[in-house]
Amino acid sequence: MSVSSEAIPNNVGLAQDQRLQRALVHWRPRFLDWWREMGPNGFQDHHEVYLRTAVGTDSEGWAQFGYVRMPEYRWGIFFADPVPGRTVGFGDSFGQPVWAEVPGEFRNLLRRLVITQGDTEPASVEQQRMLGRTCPSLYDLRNLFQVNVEKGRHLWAMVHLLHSYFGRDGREEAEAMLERRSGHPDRPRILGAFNVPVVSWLDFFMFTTFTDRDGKFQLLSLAESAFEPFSRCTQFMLREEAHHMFVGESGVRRVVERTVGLLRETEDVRTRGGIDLPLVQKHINAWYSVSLDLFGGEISSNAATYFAGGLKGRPHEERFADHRAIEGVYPLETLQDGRLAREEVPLRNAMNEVARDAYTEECARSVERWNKVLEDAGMAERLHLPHRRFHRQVGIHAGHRFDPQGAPVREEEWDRRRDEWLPGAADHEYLRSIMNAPVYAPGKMANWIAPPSKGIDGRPLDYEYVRGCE
Ligand code: BYC
Ligand code: FE
Ligand code: FE
Repeated sequence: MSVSSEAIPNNVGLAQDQRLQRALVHWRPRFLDWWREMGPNGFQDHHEVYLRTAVGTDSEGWAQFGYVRMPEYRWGIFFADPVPGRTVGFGDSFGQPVWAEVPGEFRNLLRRLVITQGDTEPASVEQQRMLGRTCPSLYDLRNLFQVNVEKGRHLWAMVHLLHSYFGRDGREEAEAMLERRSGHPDRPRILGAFNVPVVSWLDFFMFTTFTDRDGKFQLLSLAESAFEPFSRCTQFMLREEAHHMFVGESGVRRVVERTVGLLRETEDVRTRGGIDLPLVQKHINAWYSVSLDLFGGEISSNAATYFAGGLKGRPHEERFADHRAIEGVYPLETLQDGRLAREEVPLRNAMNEVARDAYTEECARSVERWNKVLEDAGMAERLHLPHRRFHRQVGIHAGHRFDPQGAPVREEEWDRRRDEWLPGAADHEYLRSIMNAPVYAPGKMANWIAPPSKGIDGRPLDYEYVRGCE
């Protein structure tokens, strides 16, 4: 048995690589079993989805559109083009040649980074697997599936690294990627946000806005890696991320647009089956905070080790002046004896926080664009990012209670006001009640969301983006 380059589009020389072929002959059927079991529920064999597939890395090859049954999707393996003469961009080996193979001393650390990155991809597919059953339109259904198949491809990308550069334990880790399960009590996914249930489409749009954006910033950091295959692989993955965040940001914007429309008719949009702004705000609070946790602790010796070793840099490392970062400090606001105080952290230990800063800035721009809808409608209400300290489970603020403005609050106030700040059982119940059936008629939208401004790949809005729904 063999695996063909026709079935697996690639630019990594798969046809000539016997070792990789042998590994994939074994892994691919297991991946497909996982996809059938844990991928989009109810949308496996009977539906044809208008999807983009990457079959090459040039402008023509990386986005080919056509109808596909998802289990027949051609998950490919791609490296971005090499940068000739590229040298290590940061850390102790700054300026030295990059590595084509894994250096022995960094093997465990690099494997861990690849595994952690890889694990998030199938996790998100698992989290989103029931959403097709309540889609607000065929357009949204197709976008959900586009995101899902690309997460599948991102898993392939990390598995390719494990198979090609990490020997037998790499192969074992590639199997383990298909065995952990999002939210499972005994074998959960590795990082917090990837075990949080994605219950509604509002969760999905927040997830793709905030959690996929963590993906973008982590991939930017990994694309700086001195381990050249990791760098080129993550660089190509970054191309796909823009669409995921588009799905999220435009999804929330359309929700806000619809809500603004309903607010012209009634003060209480829930009486008309709409999503009120406080409910949107609570979802921002929940998904932004859990996504902030994905950057790790504010003070992290792991981050310092990754940076020193040249394994993981800062997003857009080239924008910084000092690439060794031995001397600098990062001024951090910490809680000491119940009071906020300033602490100077050696810069290398604060790299997670540096990345979180860049992330926060970009998130704020998404919220500004949502607020533009409110402003244009002449409304006074605004949406906000909660304070970075709010609702954190990782790092120095974990275990302390803060309100969305970042002020410390007592446990009893937290308990009393929690449902004002975060979605609660009643909110989920309400969302379930308005998202109780799929909308399959081409061009039609669920009542709680406005139509998008245009279709996909130049197609009209009422195009049948998913065939076979009834
Ligand atoms: N949940 O030194 P610390 C994406 C652990 S998303 C649970 O503070 P470090 C995508 C940590 O492992 C991008 N555990 O943090 C998006 C460590 O454990 P040990 C995914 C956590 O290591 C949407 C301990 O706490 N890619 O692609 O500097 C859909 C202390 O850690 C968490 C990556 O994450 C957490 N949130 O940074 C699909 C890139 N945070 O050592 C896909 C690779 C920390 O005590 N990963 N811990 O056992 C990394 O670079 C780092 O592992 C992290 C953590 C940035 C995640
Ligand atoms: Fe991804
Ligand atoms: Fe993504």
